[in-house]
Amino acid sequence: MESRRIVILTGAGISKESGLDTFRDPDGLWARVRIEDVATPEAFARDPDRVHAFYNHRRAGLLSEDVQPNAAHAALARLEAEWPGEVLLVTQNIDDLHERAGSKNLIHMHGELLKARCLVCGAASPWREDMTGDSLCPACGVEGALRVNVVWFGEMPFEMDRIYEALAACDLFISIGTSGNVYPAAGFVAEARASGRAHTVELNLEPSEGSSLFAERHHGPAGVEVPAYVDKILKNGW
Ligand code: BJW
Repeated sequence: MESRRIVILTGAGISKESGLDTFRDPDGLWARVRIEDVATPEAFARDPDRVHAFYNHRRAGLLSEDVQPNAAHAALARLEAEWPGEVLLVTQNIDDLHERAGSKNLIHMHGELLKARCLVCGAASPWREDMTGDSLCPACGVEGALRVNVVWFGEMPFEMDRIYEALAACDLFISIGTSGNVYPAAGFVAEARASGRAHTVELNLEPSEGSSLFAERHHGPAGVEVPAYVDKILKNGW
């Protein structure tokens, strides 16, 4: 059991108890703004100021002192530190709460709010300020070619080859705080199951879209369910 490999997928629900909004809950972001106004390449081409404003607001929120990693983020960092095999954390979240909690083997498949990407030189640079149409690229110095380094609808998520390899080889797949509405992440449970070896677990406030595909399900707040599940597998496996 010691060398068994774990892949964990997280979504916005894991950061809800840290004070960040989810997308599709009744009080979520998509109840207040339209996807097609802020989260597509076409929206950015049409009205970059609006898209910058949406992400500037969320970046300022993420950097406020009130927003800190919660018990679920901490439990996943502990799992990575204490599990004798590989733990790969794949997050759809663009916040940095997993890193702040201590997770290291981490893929941000939908990008990072605290990075800017230059449309001229391609560099992704750390970025903590508001971004405008006049901002300068820290790498090449060109003005007015920055966008937030996130993945919008219609764009390819990051590091997909590495993620699919890990899913095909894993023994345990855990999905946390995601509604299962957005592909390719919503298809990861089926990818993990395809090997015939992986145990699959959903930890979410409520059943997700693909809940019936998971062999084991625990429904409740991530701050309760994730530490409890991590304790369990560190003591007894699954
Ligand atoms: C709690 C909790 C608590 C609350 N504790 N839980 C038709 C069919 C199939 C696919 C498509 C289609 N048409 C288009 C597509 C593709 C499209 C897609 O999936 N569209 C669907 C809407 C149908 N996908 C794409 O375009 C993606 N790219 C792509 O497919 O490229 C081609 C490709 C093909 C094959 C392989 C590889 C690539 C790109 C998707 C980009 C998504 N971008 C966003 C914005 C990112 C930047 C930003 O943050 O602004 O990513 S959208 C948004 O949704 C964000 C999230 O990461 C993502 C997922 O949301 P998440 O995390 O699941 O949040 P919620 O709110 O939906 O759910 C929260 C859950 O938490 C809920 O269940 C709550 O109950 C729970 N919860 N509190 C535990 N305390």
